[in-house]
Amino acid sequence: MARKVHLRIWNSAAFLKRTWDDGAAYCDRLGGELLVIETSEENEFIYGILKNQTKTWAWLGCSDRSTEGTWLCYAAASDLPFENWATGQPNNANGNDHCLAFHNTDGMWSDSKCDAQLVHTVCETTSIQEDEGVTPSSSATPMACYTLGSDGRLRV
Ligand SMILES: [Ca+2]
Ligand SMILES: [Ca+2]
Repeated sequence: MARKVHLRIWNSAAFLKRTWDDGAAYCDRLGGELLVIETSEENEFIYGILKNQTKTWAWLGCSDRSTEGTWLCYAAASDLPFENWATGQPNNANGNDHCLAFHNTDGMWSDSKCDAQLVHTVCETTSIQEDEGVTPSSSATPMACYTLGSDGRLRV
């Protein structure tokens, strides 16, 4: 099924880093959810945007908090549709890495502590809503809009 995505990235100052739960709440306020990447083409597209941001990590919308090693996505707990783990990841470090982080440096993924404070949160919304009460106000503007077709190809 085709999926329409309006991509918004929380690109914070150091004092506004977010935990995974903070990121999920932020996306919810925008009327969306943390981004879930479904194909390698979508991963490359997101990487193309994030690599120009701060060289750090960004939250995506999957976790294995409920059952270790079983990665579920969105609030609806959908199966992980695609994975792009970095070498040696996911490693569930200290038994405590349960949330999905995207490496802006190389487009690969790690499992990370859910209470880690990340600079970026990536949200997808299906519609544009006002970003009331959320700073920075520039985050109200989607950084990209695309449709991911059932064939996994992007139409930007
Ligand atoms: Ca884990
Ligand atoms: Ca890890």
